[in-house]
Amino acid sequence: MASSDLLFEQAQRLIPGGVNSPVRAFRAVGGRPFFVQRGEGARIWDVDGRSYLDFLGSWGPLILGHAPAPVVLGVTEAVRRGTSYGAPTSREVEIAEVISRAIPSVEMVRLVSSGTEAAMSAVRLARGATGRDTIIKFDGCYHGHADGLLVKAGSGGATFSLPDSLGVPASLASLTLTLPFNNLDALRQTLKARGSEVAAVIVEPVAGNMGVVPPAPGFLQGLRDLCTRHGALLIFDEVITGFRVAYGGAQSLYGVTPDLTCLGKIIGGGLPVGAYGGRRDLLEKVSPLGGVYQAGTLSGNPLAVAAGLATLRALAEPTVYRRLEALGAQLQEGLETAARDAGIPLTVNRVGSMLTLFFTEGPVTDFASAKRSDTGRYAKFFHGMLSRGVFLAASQFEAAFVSLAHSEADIESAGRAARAALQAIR
Ligand code: KE4
Repeated sequence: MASSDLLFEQAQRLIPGGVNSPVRAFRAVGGRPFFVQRGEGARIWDVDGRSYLDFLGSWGPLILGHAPAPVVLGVTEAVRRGTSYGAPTSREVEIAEVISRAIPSVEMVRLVSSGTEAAMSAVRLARGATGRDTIIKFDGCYHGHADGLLVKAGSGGATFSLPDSLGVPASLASLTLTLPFNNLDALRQTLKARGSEVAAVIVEPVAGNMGVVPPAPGFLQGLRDLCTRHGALLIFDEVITGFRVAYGGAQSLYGVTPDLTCLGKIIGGGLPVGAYGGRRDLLEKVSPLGGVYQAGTLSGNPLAVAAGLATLRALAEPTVYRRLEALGAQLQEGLETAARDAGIPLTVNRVGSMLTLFFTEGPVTDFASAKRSDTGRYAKFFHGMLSRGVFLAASQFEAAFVSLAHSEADIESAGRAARAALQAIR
């Protein structure tokens, strides 16, 4: 039995589904996950010695690729001085400065240990700052697994949301409204009827969790204007897009300023870091300054901050995002050409180095249109690519990522694998 299979057997006896995060179990694409031996640059190796070009990048953090030298050096140096202190360090000030300079709307920032904590805390802060309880999110957007955000659209428009997980009380879910992404009218109507109770609107400014869905022209500015008009706060969940689509995140790319921003993934360089930040008058309401409580034993962990700082420093180089854009465009072009030649309907949505190929005619502009994709065909394509040495996201409704460690030749090779995999599933 291959050692991945053996490990998976063992893992399933001790860990739910054999994985420490559900999407890793390959349930959406079938088959069994491989177990990783190591990663280096654009490649990842499994315990059976097979290697893959990695376009998952750990779901977003690895914009420099695996084990980049500056991160290895930074973490190695830090770990020799200890792993955690439960007391402030200069590096936390440094990374706060880097984030605030890169994203000017983040006048103050609090580090946490995951994107879930960042979004959960930003929502609590919005409620504490406005004295209102209702939150608005968008169908298909994911903001981590805090109870109030694990909800799905209720029946018919802007009625209360329903729990999207066992264990989420209906009473909590009912404090969240779920609207269609890229639909300003739905938001306008909802705020007109109930704006006075809405604490915040939270959005992935470029959606990544229904697959990549860019904001329609004017959508983000519309959110900004409507939130301002109704006294609701605008929260950009930039856990994926922060330092991904631009050094200043989606808010700099689209020129729209939120009141609060959630960050994660890239700012930890692959180690556990999340953050929430924004207007100074709001962050000054966070404990110990104000009455909104939030805390964390490992928040600002020195190893994680060392990895994050090394990553953000490497991204400050001005040519970085032009290169990521060029590599992303090359991959998109290769996929679209291969699909056209195979006569397979495919829509590729891309912003910079994050993209999704949807097996549908398209356009894919929200969750409803994303769900028209042929997920069975995606599953076949995923395995066709895996067997040809290319690792994509194990779900149609996730993003693929290109890193600075990918070369043009790697992208070319992924294009050839896609051509063969698509021909095989015509
Ligand atoms: P974490 O708690 O997983 O660090 O972050 C939650 C989160 C918040 N906001 C956005 C926009 C996110 O995409 C995420 C997490 N993303 C998923 C997949 N897209 C992480 C992968 C997983 O759940 O294993």
